[in-house]
Amino acid sequence: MAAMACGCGFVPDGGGDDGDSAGADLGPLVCRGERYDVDGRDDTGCEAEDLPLQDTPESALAFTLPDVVDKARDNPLNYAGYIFGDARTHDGEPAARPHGRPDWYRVTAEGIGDPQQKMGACLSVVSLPDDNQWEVCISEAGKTVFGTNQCLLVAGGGGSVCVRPASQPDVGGPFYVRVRKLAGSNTLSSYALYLSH
Ligand SMILES: [Ca+2]
Ligand SMILES: [Ca+2]
Repeated sequence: MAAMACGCGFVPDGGGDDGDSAGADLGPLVCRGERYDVDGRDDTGCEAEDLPLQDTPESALAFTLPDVVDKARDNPLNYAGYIFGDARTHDGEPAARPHGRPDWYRVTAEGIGDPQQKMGACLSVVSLPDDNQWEVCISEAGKTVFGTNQCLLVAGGGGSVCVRPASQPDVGGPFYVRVRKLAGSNTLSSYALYLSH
């Protein structure tokens, strides 16, 4: 029976139902651009997009903290940011982004601001899963590298941590702030970045 010449090239043993005919083949999902498959489900595709792209000092999101003490005028400034990650392959580099891309900020502090406050960046991941590990760093004015004491870790579900520039004066800038996710499960929840001076 298997001797029947069919144009199909190979015949699997054990019968005719080899899957070729069984509906759509779901190939491995590849996420395009800055999209992520945060929920791990094929049927929703790469459902989340992480924009703006701010993963280098050059592409950092820029904030200016004005010389006032007034939340309504952005000193202090509260910002909700996102870092998505997934287990998929991405069409751009890097192809694997289990913890997404880092978020960079360029912060200019005008004048003295709040005389009671030093320039600082605080990261809170209280709404993120307990298995999460995050990091926040701040540079000295004008630098895009971080000294050994300029980065702190914080765990999901916990409190927040604050980092400050290593040297004084702490006005002007720009100060570079980097937020990274280092470990843990992925969700659509935001982190909170608090900037003040
Ligand atoms: Ca999905
Ligand atoms: Ca982001």
